Amino acid sequence: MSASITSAQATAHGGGTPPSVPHLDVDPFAIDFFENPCPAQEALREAVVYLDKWSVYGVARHAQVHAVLNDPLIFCSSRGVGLSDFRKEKPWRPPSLILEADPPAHTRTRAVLSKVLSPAMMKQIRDGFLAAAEANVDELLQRRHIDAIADLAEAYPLSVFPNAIGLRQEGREHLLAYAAVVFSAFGPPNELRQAAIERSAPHQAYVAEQCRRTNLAPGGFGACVHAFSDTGEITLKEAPLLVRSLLSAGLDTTVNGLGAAIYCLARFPDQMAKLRADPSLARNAFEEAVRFESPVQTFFRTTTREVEIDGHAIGEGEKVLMFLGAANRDPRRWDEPDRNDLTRRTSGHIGFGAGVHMCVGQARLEGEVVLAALARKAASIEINGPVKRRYNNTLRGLESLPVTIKLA
Ligand code: 4IA
Repeated sequence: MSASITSAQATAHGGGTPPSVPHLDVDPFAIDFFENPCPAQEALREAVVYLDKWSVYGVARHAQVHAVLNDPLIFCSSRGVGLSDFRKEKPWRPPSLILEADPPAHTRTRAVLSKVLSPAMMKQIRDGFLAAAEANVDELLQRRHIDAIADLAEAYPLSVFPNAIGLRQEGREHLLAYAAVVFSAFGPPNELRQAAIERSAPHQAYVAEQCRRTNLAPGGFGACVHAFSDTGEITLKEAPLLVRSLLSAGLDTTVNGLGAAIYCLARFPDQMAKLRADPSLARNAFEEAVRFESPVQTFFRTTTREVEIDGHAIGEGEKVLMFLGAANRDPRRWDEPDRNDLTRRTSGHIGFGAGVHMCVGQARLEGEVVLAALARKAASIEINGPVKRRYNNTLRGLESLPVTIKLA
């Protein structure tokens, strides 16, 4: 352990190894950061930093974030992927069996969810998802003046995802409210997190109840998870918690991914023109929107031992904040990173994470079918009113995006 440190620094982060890195006075969970993250993200990419406000390390270059994500035993998830260290604080809800687990425990639950969301399952639901996207877009083209968030980015996933899980109709309004709590709860104990958790009881009760086998329609993803408890791959107790992962991670992410994609098309008419000229770009347009906006902005890991990142020593038990959004715009990795270009090679973006925890669902089906429907049916999408941002400690997206959408 290095000794060249002031005692003030030693207490600030719990008395472990002193931060040998620059200290940065930035709060990535503050409203002004959410409003305009790019300048602060540029500063964050200059070096591995220590953020005094929350006593955490920050990594923001693509290569660094990628390295942390690919070393899951040293940068672990089982102590929580939010600021809270599960070894020191009681988690606000029982830990996720997949997100908040490390290999080898993670390997088993991950294998089950991969099978539940396999390409074969996706193929089965594809036609229904496609038809629903076309119907949603057709209806919006009739109305012309719409809110692209409520009427498309939210309405479309809500029209297909809960059915695909096998949820009953009643109570679905809890789903987005629950997810908003989950994603703000990864953040520090600021007003956003505390308020979200304070109001979470009814949403948690709804989710817990719907995760039970008897409440999930046969043939859906939920029932499919439970079926793996019959094979012995998971226990009876684990099955509902794995269904909870689908409900936590599967809706608000696609809402914000779609919101990002539509916001890009509305701001960059040249990209909308390219998409219309070649609707087969729909899938890459969605990927580029996920890179460009990074709906999931940040995640933490916890160090399980002393480790170096880029020559900087980090002690055991430290929280490391990964800036996925900053990495996805790192000029060391991307040409013209601040340009939305739906023909660029998007592979290697880490908007879905990387390594063993990389997103198992990926929203690509929902993203692709909505963008393909817009490509074929819409002539233009124009912003016609005030754009309002939605604030969440982890999710980046809009509250409202009023647009005029014209028929091709
Ligand atoms: C879970 C990272 C995000 C998409 C996510 C959120 C919750 C869970 C998994 C992933 O509850 O397992």
